[in-house]
Amino acid sequence: MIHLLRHWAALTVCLGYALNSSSFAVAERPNVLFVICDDLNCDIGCYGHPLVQTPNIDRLAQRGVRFEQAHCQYPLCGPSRASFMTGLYPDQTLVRRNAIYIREHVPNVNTMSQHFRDAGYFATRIGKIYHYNVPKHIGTSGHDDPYSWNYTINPRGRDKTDEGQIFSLRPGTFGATLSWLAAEGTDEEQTDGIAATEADRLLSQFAKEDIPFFMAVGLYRPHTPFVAPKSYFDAHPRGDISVPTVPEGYLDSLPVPARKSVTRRKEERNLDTKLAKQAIQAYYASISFADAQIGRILESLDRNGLTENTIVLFTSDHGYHMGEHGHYQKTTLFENATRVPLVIAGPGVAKGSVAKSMAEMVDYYPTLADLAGLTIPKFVSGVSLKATLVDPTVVTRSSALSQYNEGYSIRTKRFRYTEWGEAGQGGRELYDHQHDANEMHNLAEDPAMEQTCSELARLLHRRILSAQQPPPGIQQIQFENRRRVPQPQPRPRR
Ligand SMILES: [Ca+2]
Repeated sequence: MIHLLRHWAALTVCLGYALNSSSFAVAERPNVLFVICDDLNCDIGCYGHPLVQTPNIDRLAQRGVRFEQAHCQYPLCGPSRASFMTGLYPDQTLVRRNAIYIREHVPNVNTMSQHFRDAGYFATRIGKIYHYNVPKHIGTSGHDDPYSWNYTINPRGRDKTDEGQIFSLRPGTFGATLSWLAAEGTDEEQTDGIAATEADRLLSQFAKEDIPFFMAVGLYRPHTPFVAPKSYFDAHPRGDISVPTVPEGYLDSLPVPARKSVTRRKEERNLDTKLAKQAIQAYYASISFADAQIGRILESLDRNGLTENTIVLFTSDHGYHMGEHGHYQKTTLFENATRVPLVIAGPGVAKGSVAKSMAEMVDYYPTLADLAGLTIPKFVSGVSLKATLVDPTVVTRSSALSQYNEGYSIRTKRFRYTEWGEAGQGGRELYDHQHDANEMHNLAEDPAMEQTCSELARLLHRRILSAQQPPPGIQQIQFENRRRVPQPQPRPRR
């Protein structure tokens, strides 16, 4: 790596004025540290969770801006990651499933890190940024986009070699079902521990050689298998954990596609309370373990004198259910699956504030570009949140759009409104967060809510139309979805 950095620096010098002038320009610009957890919801201390211990994310929130209402565009790894790395909606990237390379659909897109790379930054990926099959692909590049990076690291820890010890609801499989292990050994031996060690090593190098960087660290936890050293399990005793329940007949109150989204994992339905508590404890332990690795990376920024000139963005790729609506994991259009943690800190960002504005993950690309003084490419659909980061009372966004299969959902400050199928023919949902934060009472067919529904439907249709516009200058390649997941049809202009 030392070699590689020297080579990069030498190359920059050799290429003469063009690159030199760009390197000179970036010397004044802030670095970027982009940290993303996999399958992490807002069960985090600074988001008000009473049990989960996340001192490092909490500290980051104290020196930056935290978004209470940030939402993914698609509650599944691959589509979400393709979306935020391009600043495009899933109907623009055409990536609506896992296990695909983004350039199969949008071959000439300029991704977020590629944009920084083009501006003279050294772009690094450690771990999972684009889709990866977890834990199967740990230690490989997964469905990475090589154009996005100067240098990549694929950590692989003892969680891979210890797989035989992992308990699983479906023995022999770990990533697609609930599975967990209170591991022997140290943090540093785990895949995410190695990622933090590697991040530290690179940050020291960047500091020493004064190299402007865009570093993306994609941690694997708390994605299943929930593997973390034992001490993190001990810190979250099962006796303190309560398991969400749903009232009798609840599922019948949901439109069919919504009901399917929370009932399709047979082995996770009506989970025995003892097992459910173990699973939740393991999820919390994995979050706390990931937080500790984030702490090690943030300490490295401090130790290397980089904190002052580095923008830090911390987030997850989508939310996660841990028993809410009777469901575990992701892929629903409920708040649990669409809402993500988002904390941004660094030069020019207000300290210790909570944003009044909502945010979407498509906003990360333009926001980081804007904060670093880079242009925002014309094709990018997200908006810069810079004004909100400078003054957290500024509302940049007042709604957030998410989609899953043939459903679309809009979150406003007060309501969530969801339509399944063309114009809601597959069913509609309306939840009033003022009285129903858990989204348990569908008011869509309540005559008293008719006007609210039609206003939200108009907003939703407007947002969908805009999120389906072909991005200027970006080639889109359509092909059949091999998994035969129902696809949304482009809507006629209204
Ligand atoms: Ca994920």
